[in-house]
Amino acid sequence: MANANVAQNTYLVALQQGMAKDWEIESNLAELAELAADAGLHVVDSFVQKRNYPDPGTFIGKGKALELAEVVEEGDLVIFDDELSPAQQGNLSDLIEAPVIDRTQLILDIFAQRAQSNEGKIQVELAQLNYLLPRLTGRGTALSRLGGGIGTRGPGETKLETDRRRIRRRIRDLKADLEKVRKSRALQRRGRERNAIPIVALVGYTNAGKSTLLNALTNTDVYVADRLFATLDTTIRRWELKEGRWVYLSDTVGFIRKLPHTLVAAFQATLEEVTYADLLLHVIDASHPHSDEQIEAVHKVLAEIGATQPVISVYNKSDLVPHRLEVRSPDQAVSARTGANLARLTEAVYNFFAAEYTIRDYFFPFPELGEAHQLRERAHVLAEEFTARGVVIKAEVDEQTASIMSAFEK
Ligand SMILES: Nc1nc2c(ncn2[C@@H]2O[C@H](COP(=O)(O)OP(=O)(O)OP(=O)(O)O)[C@@H](O)[C@H]2O)c(=O)[nH]1
Ligand SMILES: [Mg+2]
Repeated sequence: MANANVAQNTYLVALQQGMAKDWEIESNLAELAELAADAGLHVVDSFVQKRNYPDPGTFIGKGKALELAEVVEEGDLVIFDDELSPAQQGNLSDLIEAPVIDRTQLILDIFAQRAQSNEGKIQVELAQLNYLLPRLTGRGTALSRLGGGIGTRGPGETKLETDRRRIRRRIRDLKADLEKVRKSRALQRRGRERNAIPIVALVGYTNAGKSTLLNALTNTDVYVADRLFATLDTTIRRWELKEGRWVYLSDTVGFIRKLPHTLVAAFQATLEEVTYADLLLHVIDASHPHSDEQIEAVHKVLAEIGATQPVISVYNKSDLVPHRLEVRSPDQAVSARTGANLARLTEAVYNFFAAEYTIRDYFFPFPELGEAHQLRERAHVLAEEFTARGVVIKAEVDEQTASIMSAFEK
């Protein structure tokens, strides 16, 4: 990998405001530590300050910042769990005399490391530039201080130093590129709509097991890893619910608490796939100690992107917590790894769409056998019988197929 840095010593900082509970802060920090480790950093220690509201100049109190300055050495990195204003970021790095970044920038950086596809790269760069733009104004020092390593990946140093006008132009170009991506996606989508095959989208917190589930259900082999944000792109596969009855199943980028707005905005082309699905499968890591907060975070992002479709909750990794799930989960408890209960999940999805199907009887005279073939492609055939004059087929069809085939109905 390009990132051959020696793991940089890193300190994490969180502000415990108002009603925030201890465990909440702890779980946020644990997740931040995981993100940092995923980015190749070495977390040394973390600091929490209780305050009713953030200091407008330094986010944490100035005294606490000076305390940090005592501990942090040159070349170390400090990461705040909340988004800092450009001024706060500048003041803090001046006070602490080390680069200071926030959760948003760390997540952007991880996305930059992971982005593989052209579309992913465009979206990440767009998010990074939108994040950087306000931070370039007036406060050049805060950025030049960052030096190499984390927080400077992506647009690259030379680009950071160029004026805002060039960045704005780049943003415009990237948006134009993305518009092309969206248009071609819309075209593909229209193709799928013409076939009237329903689309089911996997959504969920990062690392919940969405890609593993896609692989298990559709017998494919997309990338799976025990790391945050293993998937950044949308993959779509055919999933056979029952003989002759297909849906499309799509896998996409996972969500996280405090998902940066710049990312949500930039990843619109990718996330849009979710909003066009007919049904969402919300994959939950049932073994995670904070699965409830993760569920909440997913609901928030779904609301933010305007996804309002019906949802089936899928409690995954049941192999790790078999007993807890029996008690807690009235929904689907499955294991993408062992395959437990996947048949039941498949049936639930089938039943969801079954209401749209009707059973009809058709007759195709021999000269029209081509049409019979088309019906077999589009529908679940229940019975088929050849007669002296042609073929009789009983099939379960969706509305569109019913209307296309109406001429052959008995
Ligand atoms: N024990 C167990 N582990 C699982 C199960 N499903 C997935 N995993 C593991 O959980 C980790 C994350 O799985 P992924 O499928 O990459 O998760 P994802 O939701 O696609 O994650 P992102 O793409 O990062 O959002 C991997 O190490 C998987 O092997 C399961 O049912 N049981
Ligand atoms: Mg994935």
